[in-house]
Amino acid sequence: MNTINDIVTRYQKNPILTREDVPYPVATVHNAGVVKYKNRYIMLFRAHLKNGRSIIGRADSPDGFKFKVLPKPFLTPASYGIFAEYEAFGVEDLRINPVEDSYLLTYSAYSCHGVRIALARTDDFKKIERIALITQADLRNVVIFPEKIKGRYVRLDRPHSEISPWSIWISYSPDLIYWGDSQVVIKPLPYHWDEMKIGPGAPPFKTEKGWLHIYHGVFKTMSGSVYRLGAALHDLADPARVLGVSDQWILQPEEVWEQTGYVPNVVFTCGAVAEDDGTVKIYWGGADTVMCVGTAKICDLVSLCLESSRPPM
Ligand code: BMA
Repeated sequence: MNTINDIVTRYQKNPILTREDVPYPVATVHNAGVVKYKNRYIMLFRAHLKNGRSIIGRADSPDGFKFKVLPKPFLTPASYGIFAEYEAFGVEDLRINPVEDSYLLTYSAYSCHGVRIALARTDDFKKIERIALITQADLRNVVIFPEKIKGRYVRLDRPHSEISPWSIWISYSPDLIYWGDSQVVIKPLPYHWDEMKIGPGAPPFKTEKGWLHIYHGVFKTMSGSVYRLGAALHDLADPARVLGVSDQWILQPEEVWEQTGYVPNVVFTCGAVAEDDGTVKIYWGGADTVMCVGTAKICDLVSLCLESSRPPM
């Protein structure tokens, strides 16, 4: 369902991946990180097992639309060491962050101690090296900028807070392991589509005008929360400076498979692929149940951020 005013054009054959496409038993397929690697697209999707805990599967595609799932899961909870303790309840919402010549994987690690973010690295999408647990409890949605800025790695994340609505923060690191110099950069706006909470979505990518970041925002209604997607633009040299945040959402649940499923009324992104032709493929989980894709013009998203911005805070 697309209308003339839509900023994101949904792919006509959505959903592009469902549990029926997975050659091992899963209940859902959603919230996938996606990247272009050696002329194909690699999708690392979250799937609920039938015990309610999540693992990460892999699907490949020649065109970014038609994906085939590999026979075995890509990442399951670690079986020994410190990662085993903190991943015991499952691994979720993985982002693929292309940084320098490698791919940094950031994912939620759930355990009886809460949720925190684990960092792993892969160069070939076969061998995975777990590096470190890079947040304490109650901090999720870590995305890492593709290059070091002023000699440091930079990330966006989302701490939980009872005092302030959950907001997007920035932090820096010399080595990817120790992070600091944190500050809040974008907050939910009262009585706005993202007033309840916001969080980083896809890893930011470079445009001429700034780093473009697609995030999620949540609004509470009488029949539950609605998850939508928005866009923000960060200064290239100093990403803590937010140049603009689109006042309007760029995508909301409209299709049946976005409005009904494991969690109704959810579009949630963990990945977007910027193409050389000036478009971006945005991938999102629909209702925590299926994977979908749509395309937008990067210049349209940038204009929304710059020309009809709401205050970042
Ligand atoms: C968030 C996360 C996401 C999920 C969303 C909607 O808190 O758990 O993985 O897609 O809720 O259920």
